[in-house]
Amino acid sequence: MNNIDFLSLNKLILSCSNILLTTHLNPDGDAIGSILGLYHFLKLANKNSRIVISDPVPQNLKFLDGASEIEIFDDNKNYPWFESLDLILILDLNDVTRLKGLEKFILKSNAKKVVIDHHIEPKEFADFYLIDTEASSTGELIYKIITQDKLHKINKSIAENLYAAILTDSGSFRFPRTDEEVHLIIAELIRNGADPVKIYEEIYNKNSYNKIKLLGKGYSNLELFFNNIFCLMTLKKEDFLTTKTDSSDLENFVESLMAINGVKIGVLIAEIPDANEIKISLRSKGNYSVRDLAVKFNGGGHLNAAGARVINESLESVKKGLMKETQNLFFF
Ligand SMILES: [Mn+2]
Repeated sequence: MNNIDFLSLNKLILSCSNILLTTHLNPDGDAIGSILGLYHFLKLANKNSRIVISDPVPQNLKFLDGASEIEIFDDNKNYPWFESLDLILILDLNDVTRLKGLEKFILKSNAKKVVIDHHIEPKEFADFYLIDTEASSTGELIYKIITQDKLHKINKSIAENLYAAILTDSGSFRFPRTDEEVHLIIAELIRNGADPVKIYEEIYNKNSYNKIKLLGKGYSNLELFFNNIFCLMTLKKEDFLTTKTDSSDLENFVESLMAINGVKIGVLIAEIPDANEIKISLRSKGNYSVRDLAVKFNGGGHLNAAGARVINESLESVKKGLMKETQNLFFF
């Protein structure tokens, strides 16, 4: 694996002209914020750059400056300009399958491919890797790439986007990797125009009434297992139907389980409407590796935050499997 440092990557970026930015399926705040932060830097540097991703921008991130310029990949469309790319920057993912439909286009492109990420166990597919698994977020890495270069200063658009990236991926500055350096970066972003009150309000306080009703259904179904360390929230198709919600409304549900006294592992299993799919979302505290649990269901993620999707299986059988794997991994 070919590693690249912040300064070399900054130089590589400034030496290229046609740049594609992309990130993972179901993009989160770090994916969108870091990609837009970098995009505004490329604009400052007069680069010809475009953002193409595989899934839509979540509603609560659409306020971010540049979000409306993000293109959603469409398999039926032609992308002739892909041919002229000289650099592809792949953010917040290290496994090419997380690019979904974009995967084959990116793999066959002659452009240099660089992965910028903070997840563990990267898979080899790119030319260069800038990976720091100790970083709070990809947004933090983008900040360090941009600030290598004294010519292009962080402007308000960059600051706001990187602030959103770090805010969301650090769980509002409370996850373990929120260190002194993260706060120093945040201070710089605020100094350069990021508005903490506005950004928090836009991202977290715009829940729909229906979403909160769905959360209520989830709360009324909560169960505790394994000496009350493990909390399970279950949502059925009918819960979505009666509240007129969909899987995009599940954002932050599983996180809320971690606020329960004594709970070390929080799990959400949801029967996705209009799909034969069960979504599993996992969170934990300390050394309970929910990533190991997600892998048992062909998913992945971090030590304390992971997920998986199971196709063509009933909610009951997924729940049973989950209990068995949890028992084997943590409570044997
Ligand atoms: Mn991230």
